[in-house]
Formats: sequence, C-alpha cells, structure tokens
Amino acid sequence: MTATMKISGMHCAGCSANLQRALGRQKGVKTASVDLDSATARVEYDEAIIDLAGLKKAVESVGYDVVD
Ligand SMILES: [Cu+2]
Repeated sequence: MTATMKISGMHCAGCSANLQRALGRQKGVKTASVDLDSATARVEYDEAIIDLAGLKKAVESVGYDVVD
C-alpha cells in the first residue's frame, strides 16, 4: 500500500529529513520519502501492520501535521 500525505509544519531540509527518519522507523513502513518543496510524504507500508492513523501519529510525534 502506498499513501501520499500532505504535511504542514516543515520549514527546512532538517525537518524533512527528521520526518523521513521518523516514518521510516515505524514498524510496517517499507519506504518513506519526504519532499520539502511539495510538503508531501510518500510512504509505502504494510497495511496489516500499520494504517493511515498510525502514520499520522508518527508524523505528529515529531511535531508536524497531516493536512486532510
Ligand atoms: Cu526545519
């Protein structure tokens, strides 16, 4: 499963790297790629292990928000 989330709160490359790392270390996440310019996070994940709510929680845990 692949999800693209719109992220708010990122200001620099440090933010996007931080978020990418946080998403990448979630159980069930295969790949995470965060793009600062478009403010998006593209995540490939195993939906049997983690769902969108879990991904959102991971984003929030490092201080950013998912824009619905
Ligand atoms: Cu930053």
